[in-house]
Amino acid sequence: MAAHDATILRGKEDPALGYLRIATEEAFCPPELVRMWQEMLAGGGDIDPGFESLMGFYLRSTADRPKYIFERLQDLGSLRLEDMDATGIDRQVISLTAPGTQIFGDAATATSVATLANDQLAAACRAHPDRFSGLTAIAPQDPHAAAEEIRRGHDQHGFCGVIVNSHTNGEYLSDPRFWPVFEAAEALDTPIYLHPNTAPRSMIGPLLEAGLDGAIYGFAVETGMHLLRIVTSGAFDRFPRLKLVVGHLGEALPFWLYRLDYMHAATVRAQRYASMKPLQRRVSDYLRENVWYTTSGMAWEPVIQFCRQVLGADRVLYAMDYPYECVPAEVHAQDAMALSPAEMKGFFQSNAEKLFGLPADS
Ligand code: 1DF
Ligand code: MN
Repeated sequence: MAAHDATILRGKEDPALGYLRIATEEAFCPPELVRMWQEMLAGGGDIDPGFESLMGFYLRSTADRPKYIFERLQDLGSLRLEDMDATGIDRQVISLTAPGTQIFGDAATATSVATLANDQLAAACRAHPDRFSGLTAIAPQDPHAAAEEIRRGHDQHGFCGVIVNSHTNGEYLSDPRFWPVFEAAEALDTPIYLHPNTAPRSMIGPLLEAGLDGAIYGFAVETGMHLLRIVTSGAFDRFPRLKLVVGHLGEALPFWLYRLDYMHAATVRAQRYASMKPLQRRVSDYLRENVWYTTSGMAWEPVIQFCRQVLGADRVLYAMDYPYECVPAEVHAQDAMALSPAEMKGFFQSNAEKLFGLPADS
């Protein structure tokens, strides 16, 4: 975790490094939202079991790790910058932590939380334009208001993408009811980061029973399935220039590319499901052409190299997953990968600059 034992120089401070480190899945949480979550948890009632497991733990535990994380989630100033300085991070692309607005049943409440989070994040980005970039938080509960907030985040706040913390009360972006969100993002050519959440009530049972519902594995099961539902829904045929970003090296989907193509084609041919329609391209084509992948805590060279090989070197980007993961050894491990200087610069810096439209080399 933390550990400021040995400071890692940033690319800006160490030109010999040859690249800036841009971290692309970095979380924050407004204090006001922390209090709303605390009230939900204290209020009893029919609380979502994934939320109870995740935020019930983080907000009630007195152990060091949850306290460390929640202090940093709520900081958009000196604490965050000190950690970035210590771990060699030149720039964070910051987004509202899961489940963000998406735990609220009331769409107006969720929408007001998105606005509040975006205004706070925008102020921090304006205060530290060389260190912070931001993604627009939305409340998918009201898809048209969410589309409007995407436009406001892009035009007025200068945000470089959109964050969606996976399902919204058990509903997925594969449902055309949410497609005003895709339409707005495609029109602005701004990427949507599909970030994990705990699985909804309908699928969390066996994960929760075994303690596997969180970042250890359940997040990947839920978010990988969500991305796959978006692909098989035909959303990318309707919005062919839509860009999605997914963390944790694709939530295991890159490993499945061959079998997804084989089984999808076979299933469509047999007309087994009304819900599985023919697509214009192969499943793997969408995953190669419409989706980008960040490492976020998957700091393991064999799988990073595998993803570069099967998806394309320009689709794989560095992310730290601050403050949930802030491990200097992970930065060192990724600095030490067997890549050329130009490839390293792509991985840590220029792939992110290009995807998010960040100012180059700043
Ligand atoms: C955790 C991990 C929590 C990730 C997160 O947001 C999160 C965790 C609530 O370790 O509990 O974004 N993550 O992306 O791995
Ligand atoms: Mn994360």
